[in-house]
Amino acid sequence: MKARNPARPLTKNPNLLKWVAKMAELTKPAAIHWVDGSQEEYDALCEQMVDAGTFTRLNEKLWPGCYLARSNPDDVARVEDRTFICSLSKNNAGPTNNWVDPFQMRKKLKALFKGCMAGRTMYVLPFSMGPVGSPLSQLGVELTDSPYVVVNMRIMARIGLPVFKEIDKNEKRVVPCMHSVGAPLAKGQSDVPWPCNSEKYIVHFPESREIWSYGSGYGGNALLGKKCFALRIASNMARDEGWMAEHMLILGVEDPKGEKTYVAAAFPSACGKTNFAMLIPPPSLQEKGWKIWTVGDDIAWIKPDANGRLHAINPEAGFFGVAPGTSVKTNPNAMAALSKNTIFTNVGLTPDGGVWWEGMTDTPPAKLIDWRGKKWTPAIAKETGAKAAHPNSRFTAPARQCPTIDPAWEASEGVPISAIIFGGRRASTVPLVYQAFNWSAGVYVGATMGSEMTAAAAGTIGKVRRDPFAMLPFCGYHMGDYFRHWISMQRSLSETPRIFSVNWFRKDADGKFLWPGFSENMRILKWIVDRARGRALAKETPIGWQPRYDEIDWTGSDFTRERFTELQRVDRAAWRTEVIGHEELFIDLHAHLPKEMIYERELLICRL
Ligand code: TSX
Ligand code: MN
Repeated sequence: MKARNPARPLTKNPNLLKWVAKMAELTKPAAIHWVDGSQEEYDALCEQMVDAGTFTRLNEKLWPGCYLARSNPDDVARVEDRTFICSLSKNNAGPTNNWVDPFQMRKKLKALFKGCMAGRTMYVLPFSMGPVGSPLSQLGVELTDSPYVVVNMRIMARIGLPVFKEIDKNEKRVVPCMHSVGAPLAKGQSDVPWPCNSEKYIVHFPESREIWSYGSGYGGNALLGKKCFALRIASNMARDEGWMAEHMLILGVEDPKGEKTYVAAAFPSACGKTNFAMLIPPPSLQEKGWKIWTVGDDIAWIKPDANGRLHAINPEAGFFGVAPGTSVKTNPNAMAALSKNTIFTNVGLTPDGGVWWEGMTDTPPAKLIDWRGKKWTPAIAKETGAKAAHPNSRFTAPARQCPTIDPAWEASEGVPISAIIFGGRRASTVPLVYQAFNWSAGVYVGATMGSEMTAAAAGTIGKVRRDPFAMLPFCGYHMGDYFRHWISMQRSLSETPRIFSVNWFRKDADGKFLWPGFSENMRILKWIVDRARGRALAKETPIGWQPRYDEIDWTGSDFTRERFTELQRVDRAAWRTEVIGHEELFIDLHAHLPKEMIYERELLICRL
């Protein structure tokens, strides 16, 4: 069979053809490659990156179809201080986003992108966020000079021919996404394994629905369908069109009758969102017939159906998960998902051609090559503090490989959402679980959620960092207007999901975790879905409804009534201080804050 000529356009859409030509004129690539999304194309690009030193092929017996990439040590994470929302009015970006005048920014970007792809191939990468053809899905085209982006996007989104077909037959708007690593090659200049630029710009134009990303090849900076599109741009679309783009996992809880209840949950980073999305119930509850099904681990697009019930899709097709801490003990489903056809970035390489990261096994390998490409041993680690894997190292794994992937995870109408959970990492004050009194009280819970700093480097230990709805870095418009959108969603619903707060991280006076977490969280999740279905009781407290000890299924557990009481205690003095913390956030947003937030705060103070 003769190989396809990748330079031949795969669309007849005149707007798309014109835009690609215009962008090629600006960026001056050596070649244009229209991405068809086939396995052959994927294999060829991986092969090409192995030859270039970007990829290392892993041991085919131990890690079939897997590769390791090592990034430039200065290109290892999202760059929030280089992320911009360029709305026409600064007021629309709000105080929690970086804003630059869009006309200024366009001028800057034009200069940056001028000739920036010289000596490289420009890939025309069409993608669908959500199943191709779903009414809840959105289309984009990313022009990128990074083959790493193309192969990662093939795992994280639906790409290639079916998407071009959708673009050609559809009058649906397509979000144009420009991406360059910002490292043009002069004639004869040899490339480096991970090209990037120290000057980085991650830019969103919410009104014209465009994304421009320059200088980074890593994760959320470069895989533009994820944080840039599915959260920052989509949050703007969602507000305008009456739906919700959320930083949430989606899971299904199957009860002993075989009925499924779907739940969406928002947690700030480092709270174990992926672990929760792939939860395995304790054996005692499994035996009774309880099972968890995974729909998504990071993003949910949620929309009222014709009957006024919220339905959610996972706009992604893969997991871009943090590797360190992921193990057979903490998340066997994730370990199964990443066991084949996975791209690892910035983890350790073992002598047998495998990967390792901190927390993967109790005993580290005797030696390996660390994420910087240097020799690493446990002794060196002890002496210098060097990590085998970067703390933000990642696996890019197909969602379909997760053993608990829900049969309905690609349903074009999405799954019905019965409960929403907000969580945080709080050593004190916030109990293990409570249910908000109603929708607006629940919106208040989401708006005031936060996590305590655990790393001394990131700030003061013990200081609560507010991260409303876990959306602080991802809301593409004014956070106060976003709260208002949440409040207003109630009016388009015939039935609101019940809203809950959880905190797996409360500590006792000795600084020990009060709650074992992980599988044991199933007991709390069971109460949550039983509440949502009207099957469980609760008692009223100043902050919301809480389960009594006897309302939790403790089969197979020796967790005591006394510890549960300590975990669930609502300390009125601590909560009065907590409310002052809420006010600190609200003051920043005051001009756009919906009055419901003020009223809810007043009611809470009254009850305390
Ligand atoms: O993911 C976590 N979850 C959710 C699981 C479904 N983690 C890891 C967080 C970092 C990403 C947790 N850590 C959880 C949790 O529920 N709970 C804790 C805190 C904890 C850590 C260790 C123990 C107990 C609690 N170990 C022992 O008790 C032995
Ligand atoms: Mn995330």
